[in-house]
Amino acid sequence: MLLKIEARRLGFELCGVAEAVEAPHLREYAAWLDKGYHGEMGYLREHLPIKAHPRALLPGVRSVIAVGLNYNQPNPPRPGRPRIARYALGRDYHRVLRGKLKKLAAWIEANHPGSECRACVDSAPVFERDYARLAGLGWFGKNTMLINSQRGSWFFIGLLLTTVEFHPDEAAVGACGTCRRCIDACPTGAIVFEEGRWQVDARHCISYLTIEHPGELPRPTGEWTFGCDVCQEVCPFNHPRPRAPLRAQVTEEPDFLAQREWPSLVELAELSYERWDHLTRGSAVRRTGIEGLRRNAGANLKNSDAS
Ligand code: B12
Repeated sequence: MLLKIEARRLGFELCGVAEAVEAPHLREYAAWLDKGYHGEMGYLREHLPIKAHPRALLPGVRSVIAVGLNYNQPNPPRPGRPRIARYALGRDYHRVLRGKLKKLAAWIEANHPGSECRACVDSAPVFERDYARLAGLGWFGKNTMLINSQRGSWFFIGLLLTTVEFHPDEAAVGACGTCRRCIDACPTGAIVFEEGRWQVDARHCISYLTIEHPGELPRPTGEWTFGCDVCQEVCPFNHPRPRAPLRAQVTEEPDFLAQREWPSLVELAELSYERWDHLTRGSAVRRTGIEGLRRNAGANLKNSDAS
């Protein structure tokens, strides 16, 4: 399909199409919110009604194109330095994905005059993983990550809603089997089995605590300064096998490889506004704000003293 060739040309390793159907797991999402698992991410509740159908974002939408972009790269811990999750090491992924999705949208609109598209990356009120699953990109692992059997889970998801009707792909099928490495490795026990499915209680997830949680940290966050990768690092689907050599491949996206040199934890814990502003410009790390970054670095220092 020409669409997939164009997506690949733009750098997306994965591309599939889902029909623009009702959100398949709205009820499960509402149940997760009702338990308060979203913590202080109040916007997730506000998004609930809009998430019911992608037509709330694009009237007349007929297809949802899902793309995946690999962000994996080695990320060994360095003593005294901040530990930043792989997804935030390079240039802010929102910008990178949105830029590419806009090019894909321009290609579609040129080939289908009068059509409309809307790009969604992370912050739009749409279930990215659910539509990506329907489009064949991957299936839900116990850590709730979307896992692609050939490539693992180190990929971002982007959606392009479009009024053009493209031929849909088959939904992805797969399962973790009896493996429970992510559950056992999660430092805070954030992955829980309730109502017959695995869920992340964000209030315990180090990723949530270091990125989204305002104010004091209610529990230790270990060595993690921004985000957390433990449940993906231990996942067997993220380790190459002879029959699955694409797993854990390093990203080909130069913007993700362009890492910045972060100051020591001691310096980060007392960062000035000017330095923070310069350091985090164009980086996803900016999301936690200067207070959050100082707080997280201070907590890392305390945690390393304690160990
Ligand atoms: C809120 C959010 C978070 C929260 C909550 C995480 C969570 N697990 O829900 C926090 C801050 C903790 C977080 C952390 C991370 N996030 Co985040 N996050 C999101 C966001 C904005 C919404 C996700 C959401 O709605 N969660 C609510 C819960 C209820 O959803 P869920 O667990 O996915 O549950 C669904 C399934 O269980 C399914 N379901 C229910 N029942 C059933 C039954 C069957 C049979 C099936 C098949 C499915 C199914 O329906 C539910 C609702 O969609 C999305 C972007 C987006 N707009 O979708 C990114 C997103 C999920 N995050 C992403 C990433 C990369 C991360 C981190 C790896 C970052 C990091 N290194 O720190 C971690 C991973 C932690 C983890 N194990 O989830 C990527 C995931 C890519 C992928 N391959 O899966 C996304 C898609 C962003 C993107 N554009 O790429 N995230």
